[in-house]
Amino acid sequence: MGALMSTGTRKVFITTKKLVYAAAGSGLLLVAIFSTLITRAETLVTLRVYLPAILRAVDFPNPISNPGFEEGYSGWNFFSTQGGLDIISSAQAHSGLYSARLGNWDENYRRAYISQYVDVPVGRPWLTFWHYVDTPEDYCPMFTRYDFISIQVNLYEEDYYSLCDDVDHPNRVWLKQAFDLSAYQGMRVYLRIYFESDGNWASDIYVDDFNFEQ
Ligand SMILES: [Ca+2]
Ligand SMILES: [Ca+2]
Repeated sequence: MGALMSTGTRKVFITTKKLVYAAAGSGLLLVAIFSTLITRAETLVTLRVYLPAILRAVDFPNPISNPGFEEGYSGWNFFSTQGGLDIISSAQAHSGLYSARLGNWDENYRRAYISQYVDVPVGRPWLTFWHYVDTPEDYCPMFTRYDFISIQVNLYEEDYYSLCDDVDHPNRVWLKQAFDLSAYQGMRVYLRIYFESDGNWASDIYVDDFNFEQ
């Protein structure tokens, strides 16, 4: 039985039928008279509504190690043009105290990445994470990359997005990102989140709370 969702009471009418007979006799003649007695009574019953068991919330394990960077660099490979040890940061965090800072507004021509091997779950192939962008780039024509994030699987770029400060890309707020990796369901892959900036107007970006979702 599933989870109890609600209870309540309701008046219902109960109808019962009962077979009765009466006998009447007169001399040698005995007549049996059969009849159906119908009674109707009002009663109060308790209603219980249950969710089907398959709809109950289930906490799936997160296949990504140290998804919120609360254990520092554990579980991740990391690289940056500043030596890599500038990535884990407490300057911003979507959860906990830490996030991974891939961009840096002090550094043009920056390259940085975090990566790890991960088993892409069957039925939950959407890679999700949260980002916090702070960039002076405010002109981002489509297909042009000044400063950008690249989502890579087995060193192949699955998707990318440019960092931009405009009405469609609000800055200095945590926003959830999602990428369809359904082609890799059930496979162990090398996942890499890569950042690159060009020669001026350096961008800052923090990422946190990686997971796979349905
Ligand atoms: Ca965190
Ligand atoms: Ca730039």
